Amino acid sequence: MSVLSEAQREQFWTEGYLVVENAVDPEMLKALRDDFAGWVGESREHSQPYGDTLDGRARFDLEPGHTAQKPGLRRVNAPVEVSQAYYDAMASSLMTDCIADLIGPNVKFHHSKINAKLPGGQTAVKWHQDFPFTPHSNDDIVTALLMVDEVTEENGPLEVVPGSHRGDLHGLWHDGVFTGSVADAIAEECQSKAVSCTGSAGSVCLMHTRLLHASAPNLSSNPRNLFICVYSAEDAVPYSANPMPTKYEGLVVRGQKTNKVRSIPYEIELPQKPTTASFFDQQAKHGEKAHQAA
Ligand SMILES: O=C(O)CCC(=O)C(=O)O
Repeated sequence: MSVLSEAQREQFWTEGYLVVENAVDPEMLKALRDDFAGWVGESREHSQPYGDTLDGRARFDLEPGHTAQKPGLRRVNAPVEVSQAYYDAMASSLMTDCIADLIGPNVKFHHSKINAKLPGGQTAVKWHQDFPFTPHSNDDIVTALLMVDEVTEENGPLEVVPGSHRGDLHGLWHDGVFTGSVADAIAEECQSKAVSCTGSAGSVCLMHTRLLHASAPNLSSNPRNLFICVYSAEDAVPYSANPMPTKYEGLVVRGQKTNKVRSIPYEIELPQKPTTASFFDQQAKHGEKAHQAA
């Protein structure tokens, strides 16, 4: 049964994104918020990224300048492994149904993370497409960004370039360095066409894997916490290591396993897997390069 209207599906395929309200019910939303508040509390006892994930990298990433008084928890990797609420939101919510409507009937999970921007933090995301981070045999891949807090113009919303998923793939390597961000000239052009994805807590932004996107720092006194899940069609086979390995990679969340592979032609340089807790450190290299060049 479809949960999205024809008009919503058309918006997704034409513009490359779609915001849907009430993608999780109020009880689930509360559980997501409570678990996150608990993690922020724990982060006050740490001064370095901490916790273990499948490949030994930290689960909880802290922004430079993090203190007990002013916590800067900016990333929780694979939260679905340590929280029933996050697992349920990923595997069995309206958000999951929406994904099946777009790239189903057979859908599998790839990875998840929380990108948090606490008030006063500096965290920003540079322009990029997700597909060059997670190339697969086909591009029926959706990044679902669930708004655990209300997202406004002021607290660092996701910004997208509508329709850009139908354009070129943009390389994330520059002068032999994987910076996880597009070249400066492309970023400038993106910024001039950017549209913000705002919404009430519990809304989800469904984004095509090839859509150009970024986000600015949180300039408000309210947090901006996004629970991000990447899903693919079951017949899309990854060409590179998962940037955030998880024991749930490949879990079929809707439909069934077919053991088929479907391929489309394209060319892109393979990504570099992050060696630290998150891609923020990879993107920081882009700034360093620009700084060195200046
Ligand atoms: O947290 C954000 O604002 C954007 C997230 C993002 O770009 C990503 O995870 O690929």
